[in-house]
Amino acid sequence: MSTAADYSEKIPNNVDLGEDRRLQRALESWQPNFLHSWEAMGPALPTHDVYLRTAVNVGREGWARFSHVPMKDYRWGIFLSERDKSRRIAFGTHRGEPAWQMVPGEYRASLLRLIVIQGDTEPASVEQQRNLGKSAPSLYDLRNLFQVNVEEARHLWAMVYLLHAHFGRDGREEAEALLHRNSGSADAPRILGAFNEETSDWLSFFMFTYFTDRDGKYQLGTLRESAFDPLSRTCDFMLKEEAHHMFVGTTGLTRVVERTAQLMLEHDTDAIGPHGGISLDVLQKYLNFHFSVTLDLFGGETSTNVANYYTAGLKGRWAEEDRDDDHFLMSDSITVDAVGEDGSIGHTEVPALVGLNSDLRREYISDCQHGVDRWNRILAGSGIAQQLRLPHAAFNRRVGAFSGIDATPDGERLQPGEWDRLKEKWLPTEVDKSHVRSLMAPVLDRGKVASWIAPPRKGINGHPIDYDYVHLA
Ligand code: BYC
Repeated sequence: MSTAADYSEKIPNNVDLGEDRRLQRALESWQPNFLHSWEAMGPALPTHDVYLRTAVNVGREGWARFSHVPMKDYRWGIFLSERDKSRRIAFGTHRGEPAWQMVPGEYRASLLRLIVIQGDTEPASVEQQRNLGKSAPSLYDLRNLFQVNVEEARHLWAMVYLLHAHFGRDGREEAEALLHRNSGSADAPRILGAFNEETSDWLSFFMFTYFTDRDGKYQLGTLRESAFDPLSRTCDFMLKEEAHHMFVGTTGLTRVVERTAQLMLEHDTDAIGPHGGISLDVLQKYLNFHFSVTLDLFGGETSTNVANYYTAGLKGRWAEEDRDDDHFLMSDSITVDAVGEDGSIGHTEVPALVGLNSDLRREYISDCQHGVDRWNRILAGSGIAQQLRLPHAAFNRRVGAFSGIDATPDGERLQPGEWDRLKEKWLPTEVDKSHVRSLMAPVLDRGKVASWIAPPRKGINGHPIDYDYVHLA
């Protein structure tokens, strides 16, 4: 296998698809359904072409090329990172054995489930972001949105390849179902909660790419450790593309904070809404919402599912091989969040294996904190005393230990009835949302940027900020 993608094929790939006619035919018959779904559920804003990055090689250097392409002609392909023939399983009961090239029968159902859940999130995010193009703050941002969208769709291809190549008829049916479910649909919603929330404005988009794409990074990081080598190699390459999505979130929110700080100083007030900005308290409410909804994506604080995945070698820990322990975890323990018998918010010690969702969530939260620190440095540097912060893990939860209770962003338990009275202080209200939406007039002239957000520091791939990143139709 070469690392370079073969673009002469109908489906670009580096998996020698042409050598397996049956698989190739199966994927070629899924392709028109995918394209139909992209037309129906992908970006709604009509464009001629967009300056996009396309993966061309999975090697260390020069893995992507940039060019203006009509989005419907984007070459969605199948790319796995290069195979390491000596790779061995790093954890669980199969530790030390060669990584699997085929799915072992006993783990088929579990692997299928993990791949379907991962695959389901990818088109979901494209659906959630479908209408954002119409209110883009600049051509630069519009291009980044579309880049994220085409790559999430490619990540769907990545999972569909695994389904078709390794799970027979079940896999083909699941691949169809991935196109059938829809974000927010009453009859066939997406599997995980956060992927049924609409991304109705660009502040939400930047929050989503900061917080929810980062869950993607961590979940993909655990699947990259998988004993099932094709899944591991697929996720490894997806993570390369994923980095840009988080860059979009981090820099997007940094630019919002910068602009907010400027307006606060200029008008000498916290209430910058009437001056065309997003106030810090509204930013905090959006942050509270997106962070808490994304914590739900980690599953319960304790989970026998995750213990079984780990023991079987299907899903590892973040940076598994850097961990200094036995990689079996049979006799280890971990402290996890819990509601005590007296109803108080606290912690409990559980066997490490069942606490692995908490382990991953902890890595994720500390990563999230970096951005918050960066935004707080901007505020402090402008002489602004207020700070942004991540809410407590008990705040606004639907999954896990805290799903049955109400808590403040500080992690204090609320009495029954208090939540309804107080939630408007902590989560975006209709008034907040409509104010944010009212700022979202599209700015689509070259080099111009909406006034609620600071301009980007630099353009894409060495181009200036006023480059013609998107040609509108
Ligand atoms: N919503 O044992 P538990 C991304 C279910 S994002 C609805 O605690 P487990 C991306 C759970 O399925 C990354 N249901 O859960 C980002 C289970 O059901 P069953 C996506 C939920 O299995 C941005 C039951 O509750 N990838 O890539 O330990 C843009 C008990 O739960 C939820 C993955 O998530 C929920 N939030 O952990 C684009 C990786 N949470 O078995 C893309 C694959 C739990 O009783 N998935 N449930 O029927 C997994 O690793 C795990 O399935 C989960 C859940 C982490 C999701």
